[in-house]
Amino acid sequence: MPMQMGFRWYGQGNDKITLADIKQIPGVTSIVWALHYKMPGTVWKDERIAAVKKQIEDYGFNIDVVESVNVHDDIKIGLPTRDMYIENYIQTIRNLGKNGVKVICYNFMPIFDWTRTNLFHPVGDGSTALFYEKAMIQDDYTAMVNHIMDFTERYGMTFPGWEPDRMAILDKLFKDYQGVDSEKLWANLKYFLDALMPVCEETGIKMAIHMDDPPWDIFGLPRLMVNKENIGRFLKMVDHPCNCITLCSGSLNADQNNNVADIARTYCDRIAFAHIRNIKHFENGDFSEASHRDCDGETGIIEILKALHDGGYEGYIRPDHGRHLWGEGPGTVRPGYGLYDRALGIMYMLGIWDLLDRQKGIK
Ligand code: CS2
Ligand code: MN
Repeated sequence: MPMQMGFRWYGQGNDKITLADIKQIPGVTSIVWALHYKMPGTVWKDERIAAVKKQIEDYGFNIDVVESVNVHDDIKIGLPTRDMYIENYIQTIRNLGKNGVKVICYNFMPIFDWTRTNLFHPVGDGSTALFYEKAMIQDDYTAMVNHIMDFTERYGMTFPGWEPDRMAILDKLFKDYQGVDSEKLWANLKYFLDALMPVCEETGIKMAIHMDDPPWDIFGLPRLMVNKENIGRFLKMVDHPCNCITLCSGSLNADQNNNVADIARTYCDRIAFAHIRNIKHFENGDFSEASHRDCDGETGIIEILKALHDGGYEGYIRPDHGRHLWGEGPGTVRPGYGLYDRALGIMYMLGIWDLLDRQKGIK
């Protein structure tokens, strides 16, 4: 199987971008999808999955990759109720497997998913992008949460991992996570995956953990998927071909000590899915998301693709976030998920990939 190019789509009525729009981007085979209205811990029903499958397949795309089947906090905290939520997760895997899904992208970050301080920061060429201002992410999470939740409320959207019901009980969640240090979190992750591997084997589904974004502890909460060493520990801890990673170049390279190409080369056979995104760093520790073009950031997009190609990569790739271009802005676009820059990113990546194929005599 050759590498397959994907595009994240938030679903009918939940995304202004249509499948017909995506169809016009060359080379896309896979819609990266989810039932975004599902709260973590609930079962995704067969009929609901089948309905989305039909919409997507009608356009000639496959539904091989699902992102995000979010993990309930009780599993991450290790509460007794986790077994019930794990059972639900297993049922969801069975239902997804029945419909032909091959990869599930999830994360194991306590409380918060990706963390940014500005959703529409000027890049300098008239476009805007997601931005991380280091000074704003210190002891108090209120300012950051308010910025993001005000935005989602104003424009009537929700972000995966930022469910309003969970954000409303943040103080309680922080209390529940007290005592969950990084070793406890590792143990809870192992418990979760050990329970899932038999059903993964049965359905052929690969669990592909997303990298933590940014890759360091925030607000006193531990983060695990942060560097090469920890990825190695993760893959060894549950040493099963269905226990894989989602290599997210932008998440990892938020820490400039991470050489993403080297990580891709080392673990290529356990990468089921890759998010490719470029990061521009500033001296004070702030960073901005950038175009996919290698020289527009420091992430090393060409070397990462080359590492995957050399490793005979047969998984899925999608452009991760893009900048907002040509009239895309608050109210018209999901932050990071506009149409244009992600389409440009795909063309850039496929240009590199096609050339690498040709150099190896692959048609
Ligand atoms: C995504 C993540 O938008 C993004 O940054 O890469 O939100 C990703 O979907 C989740 O972490 C996966 O569970
Ligand atoms: Mn990502």
